[in-house]
Amino acid sequence: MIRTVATKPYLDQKPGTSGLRKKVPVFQQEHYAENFIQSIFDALEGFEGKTLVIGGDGRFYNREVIQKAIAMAAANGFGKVMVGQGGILSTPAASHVIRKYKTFGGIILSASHNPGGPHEDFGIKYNAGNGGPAPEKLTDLIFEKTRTIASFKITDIGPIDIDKIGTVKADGMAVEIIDPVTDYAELMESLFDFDAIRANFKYGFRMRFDAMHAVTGPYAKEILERRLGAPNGTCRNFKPLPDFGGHHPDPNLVHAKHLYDEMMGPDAPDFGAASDGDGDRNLIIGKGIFVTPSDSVAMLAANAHLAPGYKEGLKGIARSMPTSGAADRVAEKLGIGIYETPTGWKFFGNLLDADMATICGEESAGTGSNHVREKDGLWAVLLWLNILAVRGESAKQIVIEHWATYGRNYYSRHDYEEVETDRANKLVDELRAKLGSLPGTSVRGMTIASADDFAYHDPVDGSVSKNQGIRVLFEGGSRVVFRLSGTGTSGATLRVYIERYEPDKARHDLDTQEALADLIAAADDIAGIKSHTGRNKPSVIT
Ligand code: VG1
Ligand code: CO
Repeated sequence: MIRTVATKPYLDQKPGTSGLRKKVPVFQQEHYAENFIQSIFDALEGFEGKTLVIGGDGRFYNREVIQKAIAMAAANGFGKVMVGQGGILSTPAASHVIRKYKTFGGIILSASHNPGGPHEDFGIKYNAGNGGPAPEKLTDLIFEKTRTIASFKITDIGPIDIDKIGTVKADGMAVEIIDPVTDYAELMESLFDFDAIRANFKYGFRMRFDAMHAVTGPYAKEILERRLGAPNGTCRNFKPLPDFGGHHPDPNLVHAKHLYDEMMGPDAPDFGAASDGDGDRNLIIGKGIFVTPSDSVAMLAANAHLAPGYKEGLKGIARSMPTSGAADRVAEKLGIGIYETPTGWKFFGNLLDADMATICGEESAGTGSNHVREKDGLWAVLLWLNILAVRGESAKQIVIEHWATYGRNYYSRHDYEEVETDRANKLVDELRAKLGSLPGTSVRGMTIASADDFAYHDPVDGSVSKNQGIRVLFEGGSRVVFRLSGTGTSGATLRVYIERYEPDKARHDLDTQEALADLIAAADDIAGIKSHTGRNKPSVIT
């Protein structure tokens, strides 16, 4: 029976870089999740009788919200929902299921790389029929709906058994519980040379994949160990846990330090990788060398033709503005387009749909291609494995050779987490106010060539997104970028992105922080980071 339940708006349901993210207790407030889900439906048109995909990264509160979403989809008139077994679907797998079965869209429950548990983070986002995150005009409309919502619709179907594969009826709507891995694994098999990778493992190539107790565990087990024959034990922490074992499922050098240490140690395997909470990020570490995500996207683009799915070459490369310019040099050499978008995967969707870009990347460990409309952690790992198998070289050799050919973009990101919101805003406001006066001035002996607040003009639909990050560019091509995170759930996180290009091969083995020391100091001179935040050093350096 369909019920219409009266509710009151919550005024803080503004989607950020990737959906709505809040602490679990915020989501547990009466009707909080229902309000947001109903607002998504209220912002959409024409879904009557159509199919909705529902899945999540398995974090705390996932199962409860999945039941709510099913009951609300039925009440709102969807004809069918497809739900990952156990409520599980990695973000890229959900994107693929939406596309493969031509569904209307999907709801993904995840706070991605943020920690999980009763006092940690939860999140909800909507992906459209192209499989990609809702574009800004839709998230703006959803936000508008949340501010005026007066009621939501739900059916009393009782809990659905989401652990059993198969289809059941719920108040006239079909609920199909699907295996979360199969479709995705088949897609990977269609893109990569599994025979070459399998042979490589057979002849002794060794890797470590750390699923960080998050969603990629079952995917990695199936693909790496079962289908590709990597030895048992290749995958670590592969059982998804609601609190990620108490860890932070962010595959960076801080939260996956154990993997880094192992890869730098004497008994390192050939290749190390990890993924985040919802499976869309990747960490790549070769034996004895960490590959920065900005470099990784450039190297993957330069070698993608070695994988069957990309043998015809690439149409173009897209990267987020704070991502280093390493990919630009590859695009230039290949004679293909390069696009610079704001942070967040939703901005790549139009370029991919229009076939203007084939590979996309973000400095935040996100890489992907036109195979789905999300970044894809395991995809990046498999493309690396494919390239390593075909070239028969180590990751380190490939990296060094790439730098020798294209030059090296020294790159680092400094995050100041949980800064008081007022202080962070003040820093940004003051910086914005002085942008006009910076060009021509000199800091630490470096002359500022230009300074602006990045605005993106989407070449496909003409939409404009302003205030997407403050860029200070120096003569010679070095730069620092400042922006506030849109995924955090407490206080503000200031991200400072630092980049310097080094063409000279003899200077490619410097320590990154040392190579960037002048720029790091200049960033503080320009923005007053220490005085505004009251911090001496960043919380996280990647
Ligand atoms: C961060 C990253 C951004 C990424 C986003 C979602 O956003 O910087 O590149 O797309 O997280 O990633 P922000 O606004 O905090 O800088 V995920 O893996 O959390 O979906
Ligand atoms: Co993620």
